[in-house]
Amino acid sequence: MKRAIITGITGQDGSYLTELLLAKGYEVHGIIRRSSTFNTGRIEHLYQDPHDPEQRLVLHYGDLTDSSRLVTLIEKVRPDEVYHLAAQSHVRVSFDEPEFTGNTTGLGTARLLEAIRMVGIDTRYYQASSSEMFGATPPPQSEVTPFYPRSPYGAAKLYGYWMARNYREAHGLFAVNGILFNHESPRRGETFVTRKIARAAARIAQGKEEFVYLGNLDAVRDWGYAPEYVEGMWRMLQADQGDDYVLATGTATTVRQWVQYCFEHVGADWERHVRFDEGYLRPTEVDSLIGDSSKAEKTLGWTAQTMPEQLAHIMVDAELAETRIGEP
Ligand code: NAP
Ligand code: F7E
Repeated sequence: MKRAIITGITGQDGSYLTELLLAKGYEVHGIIRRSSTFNTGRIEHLYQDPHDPEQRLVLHYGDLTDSSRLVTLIEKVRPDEVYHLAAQSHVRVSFDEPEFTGNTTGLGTARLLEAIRMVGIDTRYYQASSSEMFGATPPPQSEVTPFYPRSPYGAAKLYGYWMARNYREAHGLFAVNGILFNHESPRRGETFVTRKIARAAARIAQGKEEFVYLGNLDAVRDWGYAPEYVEGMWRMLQADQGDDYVLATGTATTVRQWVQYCFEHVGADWERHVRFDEGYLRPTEVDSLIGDSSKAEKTLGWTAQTMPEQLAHIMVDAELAETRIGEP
């Protein structure tokens, strides 16, 4: 039975990846950070009793800022595959907390890679790299596009990207960079723009809210469906050698178009309900991200199936169902 470690198992991608690996027969070890409130909502449906002899999902406390704990966990689990997904992943927040973002998203990667090297196991490593690393470089962006990050988050991810490459070249580690463009789902954090808008459209349609406050409506993003992207992560680690791959839909959608998709789906006029709040603007914006994932298609047989408009409908429908459950 293959054993995997997932950092960031409680996040959007971590939860879908856990489902995928359990379905493939893996034993999955997830690292969660201690919190005074429950942070395991996205994986609650996957919980397995530790007393069950058949248990294949095991959770361990750990934090990216705690190197000795990472060494202990790698030594204890001795995984065949490591999926490093944990990060302070919010771009806007990274401008407020650049040092924390550097420490977790950037240095956290170095700590984990070093833990693998120190323990000396033969494992395959997935680095959650991001299209934010391209930043100001115009689209289409692929594996050979120059990087120009525009946020502390983007800069921290770029450090992680180069560290993964360096461990591949310097220490022979099977290390992969998945350069993933935005991917969304009903499990997306509520402060990312797609979920925020899908949720607002549903709540406005149900008369629970009247307005949603947004920043830049002109930004262009390449929004795909998260469950398809975690399948791509797994495929990257099954390849013959460690390499870097872009995953994207190749389509361009503005925030404004996303608003239209969501509001039209519930039959509401978005212009009556969307208001501007400059607090949601970023000191430096990434204007346009549109990915070219032809390498992943050719090498891994991976292509995105769900396009942005359909994705918006999936997310709004999930919000409508969720808010209905909450009704008296
Ligand atoms: P997410 O929902 O924000 O999840 C982040 C995960 O990291 C959570 O499990 C979080 O734990 C954990 N975490 C944060 N700080 C930690 C720390 N100090 N120690 C241990 N764990 C910590 O992110 P996601 O959307 O699933 O994305 C997964 C990864 O892919 C991230 O690295 C992200 O930067 C990257 N990425 C995402 C996208 C995208 O569009 N979604 C695109 C490209 C790259 P809590 O639950 O306790 O907060
Ligand atoms: O913003 C604009 C905002 O926060 C998208 C992360 O997963 O993907 C994500 O980063 C766009 C930006 O995602 C609001 O200015 C307008 O142009 O949903 P977002 P992001 O910054 O693209 C990349 C690939 C990652 O790696 C990251 O981890 O939407 N926008 N109004 C807004 N954004 C937010 N959050 N809230 C607004 O009110």
